[in-house]
Amino acid sequence: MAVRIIEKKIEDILSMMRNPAQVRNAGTLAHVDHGKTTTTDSLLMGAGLLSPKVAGKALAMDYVEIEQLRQMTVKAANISLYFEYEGKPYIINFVDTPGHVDFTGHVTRSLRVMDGALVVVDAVEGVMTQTETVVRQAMEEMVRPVLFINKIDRLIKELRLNPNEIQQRIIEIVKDFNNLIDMYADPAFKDKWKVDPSKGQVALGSALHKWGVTIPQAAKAGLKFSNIVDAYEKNYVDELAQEFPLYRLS
Ligand SMILES: Nc1nc2c(ncn2[C@@H]2O[C@H](COP(=O)(O)OP(=O)(O)OP(=O)(O)O)[C@@H](O)[C@H]2O)c(=O)[nH]1
Ligand SMILES: [Mg+2]
Repeated sequence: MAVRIIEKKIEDILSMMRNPAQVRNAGTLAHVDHGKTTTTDSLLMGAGLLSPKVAGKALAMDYVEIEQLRQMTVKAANISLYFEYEGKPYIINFVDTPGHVDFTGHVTRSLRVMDGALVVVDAVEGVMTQTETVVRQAMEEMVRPVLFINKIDRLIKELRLNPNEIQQRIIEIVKDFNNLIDMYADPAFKDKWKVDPSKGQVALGSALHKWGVTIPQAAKAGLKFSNIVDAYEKNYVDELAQEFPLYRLS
């Protein structure tokens, strides 16, 4: 999704909000702690609402005191963001949902208004029980998901995987995710809704370090897994975040 940010007058935004053709509702879904709120920080930064200095750590959508204290989302929070896509302006009403199993009611209610969902999966933990639950809920509410494989930095810094192993890990997660679609999607949508990395329906990155790419985007820019490993080993992750900001996937 290519996006460009422009400052807009409040009147323009309000008039767009009244035109359903210019409004989309979307949100995050994931197992607890896989990085939904951290990812949302990047979107807020992209929309000019959060400073790059604090994005990734502010967890701005966790605005209730208990959420900041516990470092956990307990209620779904919404924000309206202005984005341009293929030259057309849109308002995206974005919901950051909680991942903890105690709060699945919030997820169901949020899904009822979503046109599409961003499922976040921790690259180390992979597809977990709540990932399965949220994908099942999304399928029940007929919400089409795309996949963001987050915390790639952990594969490099904690698991010390080499570029080949990173690629294998990503293939495995995509396969597990598509198995869920296979299991829970309406038969009419099964094949259409499975994510295909070569079509830009899977992104990978690190919300904490504010970078993300899709496979076509990486191929176009000549970015390889070995470059990503290098960025961490040789300490130029900030450059990765500048060149491939998480809010500008394409
Ligand atoms: N290493 C690493 N840590 C990350 C990344 N993204 C998020 N985290 C950390 O993971 C923890 C959980 O992040 P959150 O964004 O609060 O996760 P969440 O999915 O919103 O959690 P809940 O809403 O409680 O389900 C925090 O400590 C983040 O700093 C990442 O890309 N890399
Ligand atoms: Mg959260």
